[in-house]
Amino acid sequence: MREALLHIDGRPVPAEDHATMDVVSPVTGRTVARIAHASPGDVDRAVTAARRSFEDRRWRGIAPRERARVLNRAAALLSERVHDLAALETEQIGRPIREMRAQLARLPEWLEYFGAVAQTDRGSVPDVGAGQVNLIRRVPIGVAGLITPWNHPLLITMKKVSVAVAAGNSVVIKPSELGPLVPLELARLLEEAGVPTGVVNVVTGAGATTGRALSEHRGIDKLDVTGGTETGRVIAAEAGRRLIPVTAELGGKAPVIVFDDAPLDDAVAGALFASFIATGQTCVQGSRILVQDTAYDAFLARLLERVGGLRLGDPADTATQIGPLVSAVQRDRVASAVEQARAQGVTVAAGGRVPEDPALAAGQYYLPTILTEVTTSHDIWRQEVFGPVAVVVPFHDEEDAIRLANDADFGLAGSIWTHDTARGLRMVDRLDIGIVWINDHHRVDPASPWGGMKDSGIGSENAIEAFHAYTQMKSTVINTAPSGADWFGTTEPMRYS
Ligand code: TXE
Repeated sequence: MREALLHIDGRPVPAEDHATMDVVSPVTGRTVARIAHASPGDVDRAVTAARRSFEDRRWRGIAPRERARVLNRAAALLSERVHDLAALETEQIGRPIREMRAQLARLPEWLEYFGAVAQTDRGSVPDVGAGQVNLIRRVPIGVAGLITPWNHPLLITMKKVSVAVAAGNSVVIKPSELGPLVPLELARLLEEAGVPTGVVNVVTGAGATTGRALSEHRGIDKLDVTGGTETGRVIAAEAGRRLIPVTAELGGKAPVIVFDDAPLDDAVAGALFASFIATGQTCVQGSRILVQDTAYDAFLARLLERVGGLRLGDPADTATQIGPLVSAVQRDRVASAVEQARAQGVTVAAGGRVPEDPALAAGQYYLPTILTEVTTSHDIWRQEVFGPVAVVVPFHDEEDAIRLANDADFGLAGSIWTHDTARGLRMVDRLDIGIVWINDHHRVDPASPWGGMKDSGIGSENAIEAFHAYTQMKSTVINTAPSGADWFGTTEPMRYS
């Protein structure tokens, strides 16, 4: 069994009261790691270390080109270790190794991209008229508290750390208690590449204790969270009280809109990818598959056939397509959402139960589930299930598809499947959604903004916008007039500007 300590000021340290938490495998039910459970005192030590590193300018004070070199070294180290880190993610959270390898292989790109942004981002000099020059520069914000979830432990931590650190900030990371080991590895790897100690600190522990202590700490200058919408509200309220900026990437209920001109097999493959990757545990999961009525029967028949063929199994096996849910709690949430839908008269067209295979009995497995005969008054239409459950609902025309797609509290992501690009773009225009894919789903890139509308959060990850959100502006106005004005030395009218 692995043991993990906190990472503060470049050193592994136990929690001050030696409290620990267990990380339990969702495959076997056995404890796979014991982690330190940080107290408010430990969080304070981590924030103090981060603050010290920010104040003495050991990282923000060096040229962006040098920061980029360090981040590129970290990217190279990460590429070398992808295999081991992917296996570690799979062991803790149960996501198939095939997915974790593909996902982690791309993560060096975030370090490279934000290193490049740090070198190329420029201030500006707005024209404020003769006699004055106005220089606007961007400077780092300070110490950021990064609170991350379990569904993509390294991807989401990387999205936040890469940009925060490239911009010259120091950070304290609170990874999810269900998958904390790889984010801890990332902190060590960044230091190995040359990020000075104290810049990246990690406090592991529960949300209600460690996470709360971090979000309430007065030494934090920015909060950045990915998690459930209720968690996001609590953290954003805390940021509001303290008047510090917050970025929040929260829940979703993504529509997958399939028009009858989309090739059937492509649309079905796309819907499967949207709904069941990560066993449906993603914020952009395609949980509402909307299909044009003229294609509905053929689409549903083909979808059910493909769902029946998905391979559940040991996530460490490269042939496994669907792993377990992350925990017993998460499986119970999924099962009770499906039971409630069933009780409300919804048809369970596939899945809707735990698999019978005795080889899977010890794990938190749940069959990929398709629900039909769903209306907008059913709870399942609205609630985020965060598991392998999708509803399939017919629509008539563009107007009807827009009405259904926008009928949600969330507005994170969605996809449109059509060969008519003009129609796709017309639809994008009217969707209250932050990320829309046409003939694709789930695609993420460090250069492409990632953030939602409505209850899906505030602000955006990735891209130059995220870099700017990790900086604050400093405006310097220089008087270039040959002689100074003397406001009180005259009664002549003067211009005050
Ligand atoms: O997430 P939490 P949970 C959704 C999904 C899921 C539900 C609950 O619907 O079913 O959230 O999952 C930390 N102060 N998403 O309970 O609790 C917590 O320790 C500070 C969507 O696992 O929101 C973890 O590090 N921190 C999501 C992080 O917040 C707190 C991904 C997220 O955990 C805290 C995960 C507090 N009061 C779940 N309470 C997405 N958008 O992708 C918790 N935390």
